[in-house]
Amino acid sequence: MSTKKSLLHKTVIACAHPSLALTKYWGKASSKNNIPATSSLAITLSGLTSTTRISTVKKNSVVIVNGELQPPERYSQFFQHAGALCDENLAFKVESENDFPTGAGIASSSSGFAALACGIAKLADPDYPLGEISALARIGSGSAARSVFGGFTLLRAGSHAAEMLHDASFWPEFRIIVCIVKDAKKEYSSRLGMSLSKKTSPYFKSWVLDAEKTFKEACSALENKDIEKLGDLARISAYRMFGTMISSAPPLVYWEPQTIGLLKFIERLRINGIGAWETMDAGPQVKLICLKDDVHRIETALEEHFPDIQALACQPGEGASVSW
Ligand code: 2P0
Repeated sequence: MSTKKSLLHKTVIACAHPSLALTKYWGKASSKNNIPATSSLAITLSGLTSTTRISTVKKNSVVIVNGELQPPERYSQFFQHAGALCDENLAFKVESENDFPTGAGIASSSSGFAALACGIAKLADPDYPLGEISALARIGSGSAARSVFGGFTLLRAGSHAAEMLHDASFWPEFRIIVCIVKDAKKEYSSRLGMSLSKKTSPYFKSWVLDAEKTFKEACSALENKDIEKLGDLARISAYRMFGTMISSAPPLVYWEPQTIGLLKFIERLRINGIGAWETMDAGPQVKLICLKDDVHRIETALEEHFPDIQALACQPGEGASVSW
């Protein structure tokens, strides 16, 4: 029996978790294949999951996310690479569910494409190397290259694949509290936003230069499990990324009024001696960096001051996985 025949009408279920950047990827060295212009250090978050069922079919790939048919052009380049990996002219039927808001700045494309890449690669070859799965995931979405791995990851500027620095057990007390301000889809996708920033922000070149320094310092703070230093650097990276976004034309303002309220609230927590640092992505949600021992106090304060905000405490999670 040929390999070609054996891969048709196979099904696999893949899971992955979103990758939250502590220092940010914002801008591409090459837009063609999502090669990042900045190095990012990230954590794969437990508790938030994309679950993706992939079946191989003869033709006409389709992707359905949370019951919604996705535009084929968003996936065509990815499927070209994935199809080549399967060594035959296969198409894919993909049904994916996220148990958290989609396209709203919680890195659903990172977990979605990591699950998809892992599922297809493992269908083609159960021993397919993780580094190559990461490179495939990157074709779909830059941050997805990181989500393939668990724990603490990095994706270097100019590189094709992410790496795992430490697995989830390296710092089990590390926490990210995701505060959901608004779960609607954002107006500008990260892809569009990055391209706009590169083309129009007068600060883009400085952002790229500075990001490398912040990234290196953050890696060193992580090695030392220095939460104060790492929290400060994550905060700086997010604000500098936003400087680049806001200075684009048209300006990219992903924030909502409550975003600012939360940022000020976290600043006050810190002034009051609680170890809490803010970070954000391309959306209005605020992510709070802290350690396990402070989670209860922070959640209680959040409930008191922001009763309408849903807060999800996440810890370092596992990389992408498949089941048959
Ligand atoms: C990050 N973000 O490092 C940054 C911070 C958002 C802000 O990676 O165009 O969906 O698919 O490569 O990965 C979100 O952008 O963008 C992202 P593409 P992606 O997590």
